[in-house]
Amino acid sequence: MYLSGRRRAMGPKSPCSDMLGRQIRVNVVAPPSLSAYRRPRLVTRAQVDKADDHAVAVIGRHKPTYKNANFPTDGEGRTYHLGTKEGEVAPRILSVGSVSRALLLSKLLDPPTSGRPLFQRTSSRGFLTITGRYEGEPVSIVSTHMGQPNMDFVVRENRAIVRGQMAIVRLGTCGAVQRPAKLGDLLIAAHGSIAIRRDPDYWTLMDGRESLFRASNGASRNGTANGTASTNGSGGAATSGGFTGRKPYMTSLPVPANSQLAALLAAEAAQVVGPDRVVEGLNASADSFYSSQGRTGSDFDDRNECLLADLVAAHPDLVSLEMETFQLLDLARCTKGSIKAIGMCVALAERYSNAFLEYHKLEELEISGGTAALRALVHVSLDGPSEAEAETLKEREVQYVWN
Ligand code: R1P
Ligand code: URA
Repeated sequence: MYLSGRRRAMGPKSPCSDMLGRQIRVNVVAPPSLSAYRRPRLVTRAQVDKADDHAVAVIGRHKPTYKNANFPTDGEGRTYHLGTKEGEVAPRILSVGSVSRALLLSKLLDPPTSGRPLFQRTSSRGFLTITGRYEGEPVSIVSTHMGQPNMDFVVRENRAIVRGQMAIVRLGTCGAVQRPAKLGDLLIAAHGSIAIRRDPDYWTLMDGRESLFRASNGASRNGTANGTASTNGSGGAATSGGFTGRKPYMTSLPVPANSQLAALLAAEAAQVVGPDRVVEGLNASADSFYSSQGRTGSDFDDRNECLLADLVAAHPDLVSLEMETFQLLDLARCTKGSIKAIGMCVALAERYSNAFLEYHKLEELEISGGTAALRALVHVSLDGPSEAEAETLKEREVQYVWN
């Protein structure tokens, strides 16, 4: 993460200690010509902090002391994974997958009037939070990374440090499942989201029973490592759970999006990119990019060849396939109205044609989507903190980074 090249790869000759006297171990990642030096080195905390590039993984680091195993926060009230505290995150949040998207979209925020740079904090887990104002309204942009567990951190830890009602819009990338959704379109989960999960028990229970099933049905297995014909995907015996009583992939019922936010976002997106580039429908969040999104290959026995066709048959309004929106909408629903949420994604892959967006086009689409998302966020109505909460905040003298 921090060190590279001959100068740093050689490092100090003997183990060193950090300021608290603890040893810090780093793995040096040297270029091939320096492979002789590719051994773990011990350097000081000061050296690590001064280093300006990203070639070495730091294994030992300072960690604050956390209290409360149920919901850990440090002495300053910072959350365990996102590392932010009250006053650093606005009630209106734009959640994006990557750090680079968060940085790109932070350029859309109002220039800070205080003369100070925009508030930015990267947690030890790599979550980046940027807070400022958009059209005068406080907003935060949070890089959420990938998958439903990361969205869980983002929603729960931000909910814990923000008072009053919140709005969260996810701007991601996704696969377009069927027409009219096409490459580069903005796909809005206005009909909510379902979840798709691979069920490992299917494979566990299938072990040994498949051959028994085939023998008793006179069927033969004739395919690739992924299986074909009656053994594959969610077709045939797999769909009906013929060997095991289970299916390889489970799909949930839909969870709704916030209708006010959905309407605002659709209107803003249509204004930014034109109505023919905006598609509203149902989203599906999968627990992986590959098997649970119906991507096939011969290295794994995934039984997913029919997954996309089955999904579309069961949900004719399905437009997008990604990995986080379901968790956002599910948690928002479970706050009983304290979070309004919606997801929108740039269609990066056409699953029906197998086309993938040329990457150089993505940035412009992220800016368009980000503009629409920020506009929707600042226009949605939110209830402020209750009187009792407002009183407590005053007493605790919370400092807001956007003031
Ligand atoms: C997979 O490549 C990632 O891209 C999509 C998926 O949901 C997953 O996180 O969204 P982001 O571009 O927001 O990360
Ligand atoms: N992100 C996903 O999760 N799936 C895709 O197909 C493209 C982006």
